[in-house]
Amino acid sequence: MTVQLSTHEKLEQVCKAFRIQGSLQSYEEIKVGNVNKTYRVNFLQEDGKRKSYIVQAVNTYVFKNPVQVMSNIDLVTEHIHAKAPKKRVLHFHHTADRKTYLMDDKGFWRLFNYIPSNTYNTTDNLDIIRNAGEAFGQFQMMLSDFDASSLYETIPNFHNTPKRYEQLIADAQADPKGRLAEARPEYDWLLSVREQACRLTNLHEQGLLPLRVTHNDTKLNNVLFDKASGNAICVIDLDTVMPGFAAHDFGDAIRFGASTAAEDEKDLNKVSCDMTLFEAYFNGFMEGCRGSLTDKEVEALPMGAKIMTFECGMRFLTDYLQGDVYFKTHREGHNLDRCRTQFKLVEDMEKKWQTMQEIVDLLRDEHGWSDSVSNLSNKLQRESLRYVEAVQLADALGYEIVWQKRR
Ligand code: GN1
Ligand code: MG
Repeated sequence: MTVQLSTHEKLEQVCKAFRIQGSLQSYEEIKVGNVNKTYRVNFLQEDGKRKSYIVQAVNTYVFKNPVQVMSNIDLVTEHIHAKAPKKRVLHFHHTADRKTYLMDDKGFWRLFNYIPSNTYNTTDNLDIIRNAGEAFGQFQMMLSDFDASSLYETIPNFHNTPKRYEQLIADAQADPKGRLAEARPEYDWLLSVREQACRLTNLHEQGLLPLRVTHNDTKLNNVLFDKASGNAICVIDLDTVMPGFAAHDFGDAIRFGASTAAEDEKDLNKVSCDMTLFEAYFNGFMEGCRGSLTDKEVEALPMGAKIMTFECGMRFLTDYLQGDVYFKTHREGHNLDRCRTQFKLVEDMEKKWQTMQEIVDLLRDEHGWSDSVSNLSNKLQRESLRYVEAVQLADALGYEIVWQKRR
């Protein structure tokens, strides 16, 4: 006979396996993510002090091989720690047999330190958005010398837009829940923009966009902020760290953070892409990347915003047609609402397309230069080398520029 444990008892059992000292006083579910289940557990230690931890039940429908997810997280965290020992990272606790997870018949569990901080779902605070951009830019920059082949592809074809189209079409044809009729306008529209939605994948196939190690879930609520200063402490949720494009990480952050409404807002009149937030995030991201992006990558950033919004909408639509098996839903038609919000956002981005590009064009040169050969040769070709860059270039070659009066 199996005994049905209450959530409190289950959490107690998990914490014990991770050798947490003291007694579990209370817990609360943190209802932020769309896939994993997250709890904050509050302990009273024997010395009378209180200490909190985060316990997560990883969604094994989404992450078919969660052990590989943990392996990726360990490698990436170690790499960042070796480069920047002072940078705070999530610290995963170990079980008695030195594993960072516990696998049992109830699922796949992990436990990490709780960092007192602020998180945001939406904000109009430009500093917060800028700091989020810097944190994700820095994350990518720190992984620019990371050996991507050591990472598992935890969700195959995660950003493979053409493959996602194939899946959507197959689901629409099967229509297992009889929901296509209701989602017909969204489905038809998505088919009509197929070429555009696959553009980043195509640029990569033509050799124009490099693969990097990217975070792949750069929502604003995946950054912890210091309560006093508003500076980013660290980025969290490394479950989907995998090879990807810089534009994916930039784009997903804009989709979520520069939107004036929540991801599942039903009132579409509230949904738009705020250009001031876009600019603030762009500045932070470029600062964090420290010139590590090629010209082509920078140019593709606005495209990333649009494509990630298409893609996310398509994923919500696919899940709606499949019967809400992937994303957590909290109401009838939740996934369809989310899909509509994304498509409204794309529509608004289209209206502001020129502004988005102008922001990138006007501000890109303010973010230093990259000494990468391709970037430099691009600049020489465009005849857009700035004086300060010429001085730096001369210096790197062992020369100095001397101003001498013409005789
Ligand atoms: C999921 O669960 P959460 O919020 O970390 C999803 C992301 C989506 C996001 C949309 C593994 O992220 O890819 O962009 O929802 N994560 C996975 O809110 O699919
Ligand atoms: Mg996530």
